[in-house]
Amino acid sequence: MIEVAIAAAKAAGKLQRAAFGMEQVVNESLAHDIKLELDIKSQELIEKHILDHFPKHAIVGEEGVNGDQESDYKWIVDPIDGTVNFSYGIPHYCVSIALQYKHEIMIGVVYDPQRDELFTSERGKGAYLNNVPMKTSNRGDIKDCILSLGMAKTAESIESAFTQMNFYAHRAKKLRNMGSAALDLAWIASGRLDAYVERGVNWWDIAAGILLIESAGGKVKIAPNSIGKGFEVIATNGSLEMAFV
Ligand code: LIP
Repeated sequence: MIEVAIAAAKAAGKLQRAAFGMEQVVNESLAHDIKLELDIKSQELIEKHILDHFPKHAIVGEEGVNGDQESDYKWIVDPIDGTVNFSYGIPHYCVSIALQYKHEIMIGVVYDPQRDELFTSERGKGAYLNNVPMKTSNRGDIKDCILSLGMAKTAESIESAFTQMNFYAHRAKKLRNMGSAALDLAWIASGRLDAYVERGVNWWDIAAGILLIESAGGKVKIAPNSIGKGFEVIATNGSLEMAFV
């Protein structure tokens, strides 16, 4: 199953790399979000890869559902995480694919087509960057840490992000706002970042990244978003303690 997830992610990544920097068909342009035709094309390609091998499985993606929704095997797909970055020619976006069996994430794959970086994990079998074992950093003192704070798409989530930024900017080494939750989580798992905080993300933004972090020694706290739809997430390297302020 992980080979199918990797092949699907790389196929969608190849399509996106070829389209990167080109004029895109914009299906929807919202206050703080953009929906591209390429999001849909990429998800269709991923669905074909998965359902050709597992026709009885379910697909739950940002661009819709497919397959047998009664199946215990659910593939959680974000075809382009960081679509706004992509559409502005900012080379920081990825493909995120997770396999959930009943309620447990068994496989996590995040592929960054621009850097050709493949982050993978199978539950209980560690986490890898381009097939090399990866581990979270062991920075436990916030003054040595780089935190990524997401802003999501609503006025409430943006206000919440500013509250977190105002608090943590004075305490952390540095803050970042990168625009891709899945890459933020993968970068914590690989030790580049130390924590990520956001209110208002969707399950497909974070499912694969959660397993990468847990398999690499980190911790993820998820709860229903207290100020709107989706989830609120605090992900750390496992040494740093953090909370919403
Ligand atoms: C994005 C997330 C990011 C969040 C954006 C958006 P998308 O996902 O990765 O963390 O701040 O609002 O939700 O829409 O590019 O798949």
